[in-house]
Amino acid sequence: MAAAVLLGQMLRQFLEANFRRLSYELNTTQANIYQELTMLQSLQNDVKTMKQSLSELDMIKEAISDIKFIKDVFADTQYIKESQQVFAKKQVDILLQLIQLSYSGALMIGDVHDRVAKKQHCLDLRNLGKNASGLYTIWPLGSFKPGVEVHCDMDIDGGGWTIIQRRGFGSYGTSRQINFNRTWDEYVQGFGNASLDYWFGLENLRGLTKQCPYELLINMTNWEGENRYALYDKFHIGSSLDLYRLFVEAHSGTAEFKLPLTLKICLIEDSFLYHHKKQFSTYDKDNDDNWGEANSNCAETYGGGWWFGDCLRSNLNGVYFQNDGFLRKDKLNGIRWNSWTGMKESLKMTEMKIRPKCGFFSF
Ligand SMILES: [Ca+2]
Repeated sequence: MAAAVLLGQMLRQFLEANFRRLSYELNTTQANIYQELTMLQSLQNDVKTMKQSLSELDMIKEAISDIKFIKDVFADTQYIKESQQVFAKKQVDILLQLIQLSYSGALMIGDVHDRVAKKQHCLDLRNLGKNASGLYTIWPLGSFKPGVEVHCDMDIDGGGWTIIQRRGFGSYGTSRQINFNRTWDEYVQGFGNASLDYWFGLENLRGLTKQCPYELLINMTNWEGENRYALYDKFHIGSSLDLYRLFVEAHSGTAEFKLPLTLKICLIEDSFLYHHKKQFSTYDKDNDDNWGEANSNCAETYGGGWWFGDCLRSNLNGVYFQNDGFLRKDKLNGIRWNSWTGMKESLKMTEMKIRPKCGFFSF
């Protein structure tokens, strides 16, 4: 009995001990479970937070994308603005150009109007009723100047002659004397004083004679007061590219030799026809036919500017010599017309004058 009681007690103690241990373990396990649950909840919260963060990240990505888009749009806008500015500037430039063109056009129209109103040569003026020889202003085509002052001969053969060269009217031996030893550029543009002596200018000559057929009349006076003339029914000069080449034909007049070859035929020697098809030369531009080993500059040797060949039979732009007795008859570089006064006698006065044969107003 006692053993049974003892056994019972022992069993009871054992069970109580195990129960306590199990209870403790159970409590511990519960605590652990609770802790794990807490951690799980925390993790769930973290995941939730992360999900939210991820969602926010997507939003940020979208926002960045939007910002990039806006930036691009802004850049495009800037480009458009700049393009608009460039376009506007071009519009202003074009407008300015149009204004300038209009202004130039107005000037051209004004220029043409002036030329129509003021006429190109003395025949235009003669046809308008100007019948007194003297000074006039004309507007040759392509002139270097807005208007060119010339002497018009309104007397000979009905008038209308534009004088392109004049010698012997100046005050020689004074400061008003016109020097004809001039440069190429001066002969191209013209020089002198229209009320005294002058050269009309090669470019003015070209501007007139390229428009219609012209005739040329040369009047000459020697120191004995005798007058002669040479007339050419065809006269014009070439362009600057052709160095203002002379074209002169169909001569008549009183300043030439008539050399009898037979009883019926005479050879007429004219001093200017020799220069037909010669180019113009000056002391600073040698275009003459004297070249090769013995090359000399005829203009430098004989003075003035002229259509020298090899070298000359006339030179109305030679050096002017005053009435000094015999000496003026011994000048190779004087104002020469070989077929009348020979090789050495310088003339007293000369006039070269031209008139169009087209018979209508210029322009
Ligand atoms: Ca030469």
